[in-house]
Amino acid sequence: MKIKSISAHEILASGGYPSVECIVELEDGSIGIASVPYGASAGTHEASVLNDEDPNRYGGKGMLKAVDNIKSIIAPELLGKDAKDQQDIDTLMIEIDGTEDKSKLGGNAILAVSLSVAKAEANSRKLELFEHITELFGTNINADKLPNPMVVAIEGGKHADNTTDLQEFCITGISENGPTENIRYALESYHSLKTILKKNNLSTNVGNEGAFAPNGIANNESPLMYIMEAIKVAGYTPGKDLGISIDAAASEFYKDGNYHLSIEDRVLNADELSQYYEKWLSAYPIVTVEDMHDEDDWDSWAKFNTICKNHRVELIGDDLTVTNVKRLQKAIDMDAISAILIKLNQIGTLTETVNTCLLAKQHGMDSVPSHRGGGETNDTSMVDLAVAVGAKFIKVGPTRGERIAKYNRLMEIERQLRDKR
Ligand code: 2PG
Ligand code: MG
Repeated sequence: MKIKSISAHEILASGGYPSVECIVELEDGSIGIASVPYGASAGTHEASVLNDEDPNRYGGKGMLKAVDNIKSIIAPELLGKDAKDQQDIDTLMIEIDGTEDKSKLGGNAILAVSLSVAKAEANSRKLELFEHITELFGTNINADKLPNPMVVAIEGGKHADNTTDLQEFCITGISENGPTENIRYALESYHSLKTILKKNNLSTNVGNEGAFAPNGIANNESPLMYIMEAIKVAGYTPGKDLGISIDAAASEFYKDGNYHLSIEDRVLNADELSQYYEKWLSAYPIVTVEDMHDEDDWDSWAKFNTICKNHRVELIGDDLTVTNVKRLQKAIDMDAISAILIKLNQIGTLTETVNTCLLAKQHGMDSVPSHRGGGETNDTSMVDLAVAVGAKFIKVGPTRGERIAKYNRLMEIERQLRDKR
């Protein structure tokens, strides 16, 4: 169905700063609305987030330029194009932009249009977004194994002050009982974690994503102990019902060739850091680890991937690979990772995102679609993407409306697929 109009405006994202929302209308009146997130600990190699840099509005973080690029540059080129030609539309926007990192139009502008086109066409065809993505790219939905949640339970790093150096400690659903039940198990454990932190005289204030950010926590290993206890207190078995995932976001504490663990007052080189982590891999039911070394410290990644394989732990690339096929290909060539985090806004179009997931799949790697820590919106496209590419996990949560929207969408999809049987 042909595109009739494209409009855009600023909305607010979770951090209280603007983001972009786009509305695409097709000739049959079908509408697609999408908004895009951005990160707090964004990788250096991500697609650009075009901000206004006008100090008089939102401290320079307005997005009116991106909005204007949609209305005055992208829209005139796309009007009359058929929304079923998602790949062509995404390619055209990449060409109009002409830069490697989408800095001319803004990755935020391009992605908002890309997703709105997909949603409008899905609506026109009376398909769910995940069904439309599946048809567009020839992927398969595995209705028996929908993605399970990686629920951020303790956060530090750039997401919260005065707490762990590592950015995220997640409670990860690994039971065979489907996402709705796994979300429940993980959130019940998150609630018991609150009691445990209090018992240990730690604050239960929360960080960017609603995970606990215990002020003055003793060291970077403590969250693992508290989460283990929380899982048990909630009545579940660590390693059977629920596991643990870590995202170190190590680029944030890498400086001058070393890793600075400030709460422990230690400076480690890459090998020492790997040894530091390795103790945890055997002591706790860790399922996945992510960004354990700096985003350009490729050799350390490759060495640590061997260690992870020995412990049957998946090593996920996030800032390393930034949902980019070129960086993923390098990671494959170097055997640097065994799974990849997927964030639509790291690359900036639906087509490139799915292509990255497809390349990962060809090499036996899981794709893990993820929320963003800085400015997340209520858009739930990442969940449909996760279902469409057969992801094993999605990383999102634990609380706050923009995170809960993703759980609710995942549970809705699980119900829909169950009812169809
Ligand atoms: C991450 C994310 C999401 P940010 O590093 O995986 O939790 O954080 O969006 O700040 O990059
Ligand atoms: Mg990360």
